[in-house]
Amino acid sequence: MNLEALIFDVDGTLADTEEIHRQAFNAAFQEHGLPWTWGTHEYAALLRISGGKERMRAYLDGLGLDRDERKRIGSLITEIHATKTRLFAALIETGAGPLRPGIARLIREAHASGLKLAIASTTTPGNIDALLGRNLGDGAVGWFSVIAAGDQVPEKKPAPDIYHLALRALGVPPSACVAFEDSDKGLKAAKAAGLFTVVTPTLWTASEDFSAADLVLPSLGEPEAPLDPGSSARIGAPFVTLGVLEALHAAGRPEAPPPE
Ligand code: XBP
Ligand code: MG
Repeated sequence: MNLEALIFDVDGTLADTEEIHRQAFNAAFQEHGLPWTWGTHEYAALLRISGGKERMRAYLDGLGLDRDERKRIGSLITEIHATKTRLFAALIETGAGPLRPGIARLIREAHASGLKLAIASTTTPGNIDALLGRNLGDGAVGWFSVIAAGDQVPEKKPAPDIYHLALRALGVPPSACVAFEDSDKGLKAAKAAGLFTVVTPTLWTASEDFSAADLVLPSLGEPEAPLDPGSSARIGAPFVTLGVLEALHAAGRPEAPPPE
């Protein structure tokens, strides 16, 4: 089956954004007078929970507050999260979240070749507008036929719902797509939706299990920053292009080369 669409996760895949989310959460807590500060280790653990609102609720429930205080703060979570989303976008506007290697190049190549582009993310849609707009220019959001994100589905990743929504909207079978992810919960969601999945882990997800991935790479690489020899050997090229993806997708999961 020919390749017809690329489906991108956002946080960790398009850009390494979780540190910016962490800063935005902490700034929102401060703005709302909450004595909460999420350090990097605590946030890494909280990232096991998909969705910023769900993450805050889980954190609140674990604080051992009395029922009335927990109810009071719980009623503010949507408002706190809207503040956090505003603060995240402001940080992105400063240039804090550059796209990862190869992402802009591959998106532009796919757009120029008429391949369909989609987003399938747990993140809030406003985060995506900010990230794509700042890094690819205002028209770039329009290059994506589908932006499936956030609360558009009841079950977030690792449930496949957001990928099912993206596939339905694309009108393309999973066998004609390649998904890009950074985390094990995203990989689980993409594989449950039947997608050939390329994983480019970040430091937040490096220790997770990607054995179900069709391809794991440190990044998509760039002409001026080629992939390491082992990764290049696995894809038969120094960086990922549309042609490389089409060949890998057509051949199925590449076998790892024999150990050197
Ligand atoms: C990653 C997430 C999101 C972000 C925070 O989404 O789980 O919750 O951490 O964004 P993905 P929100 O990797 O699927 O792009 O606060 O908007 O949820
Ligand atoms: Mg992600």
